[in-house]
Amino acid sequence: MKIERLELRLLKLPLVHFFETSFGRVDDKHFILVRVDGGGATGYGECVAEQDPYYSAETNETAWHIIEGFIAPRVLGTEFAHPREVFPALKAIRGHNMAKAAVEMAAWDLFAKQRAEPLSRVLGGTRDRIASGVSIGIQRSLDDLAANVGRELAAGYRRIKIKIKPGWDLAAVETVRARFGAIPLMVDANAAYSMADADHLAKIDRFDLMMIEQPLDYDDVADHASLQRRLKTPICLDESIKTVGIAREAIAAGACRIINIKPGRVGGFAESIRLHDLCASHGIPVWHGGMLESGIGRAANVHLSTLPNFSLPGDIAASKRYFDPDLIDPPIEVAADGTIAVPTAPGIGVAICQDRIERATLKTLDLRP
Ligand code: OSB
Ligand code: MG
Repeated sequence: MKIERLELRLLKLPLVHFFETSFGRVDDKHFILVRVDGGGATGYGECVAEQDPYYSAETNETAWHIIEGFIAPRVLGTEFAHPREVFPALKAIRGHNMAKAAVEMAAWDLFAKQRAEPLSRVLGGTRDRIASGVSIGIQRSLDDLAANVGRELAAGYRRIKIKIKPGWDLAAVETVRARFGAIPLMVDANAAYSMADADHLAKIDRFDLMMIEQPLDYDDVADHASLQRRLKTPICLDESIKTVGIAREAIAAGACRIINIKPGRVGGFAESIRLHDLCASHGIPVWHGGMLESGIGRAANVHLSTLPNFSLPGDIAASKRYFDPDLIDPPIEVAADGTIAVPTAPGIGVAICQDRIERATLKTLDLRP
């Protein structure tokens, strides 16, 4: 497989509803779309960097800079026998996993399309439907939160995650438990607490949650291990798991009992598979995270979620919760039983609407060997 052309686009798509986490609110999604062409086929990769360095250190600007100046020159015109060779070929570049992942995932899509196989098969997936959960942002009021949870349960979602932060935590969970009972429920703090809040966080144990995601700092492992010793509720790490090596340390330290996999955070599909396998070998279940992706990145996530240790519903929900219209047609849909069908056409297996991409484009860059 040879990448003969690499195109970068910066896109802006309005979100159907604002999305608020402990680190802020977004109304529009700004992201880089990578397109690679080779051997008469085309692959796509969606970069999950955001405008601000609040979830991770990367931003759209840093990803653009790193892809243009350092990643593209290493992949353009290079003969790869398999897309798993792409991440190692970028070893000289420290960090910047989201930039690397966007190109690497485009290479996997290109490879699968050249072989006319669905991406799930090339990745080693084993299922034809995946279980879907939702991530509900911080709301204006507890009534708004309850209305949101009610709507998503009625839509069939198999797990509800609510975002928490200091001042929007115990009462939010209490409201949901009081209104909806023993539903599959979890919380995500996006690193909003410190060990000084350990007594407060321990009060969450009485709500019998599936897990608490990333309560402490984004680059912390040791304090999560201390906190896990004080909590009955399983800790799931998201932000902290930036590499497979850190995951190994976190598991050894007892810092988490569950891990959220986002390919963008760890450098792409090959590293995600290594992380998935590492977790499986330690009895750590994983689920697929989300970064408010368009249908292009969302479809890629659906394919990765077909691997066997993705045993918990992830943050991959229907397109219509985010974009109307999405960049793909038909959009990603969730059936009444809370599952998503894995596309069976080659590669990511979704039909891309080029006119919608053109309309959302803020800038473009065309790169050749
Ligand atoms: O922490 O999982 C997170 C969105 C942006 C940044 C971080 C996170 C999220 C989500 C959204 O929770 C999940 C989704 O795509 O619905
Ligand atoms: Mg998270």
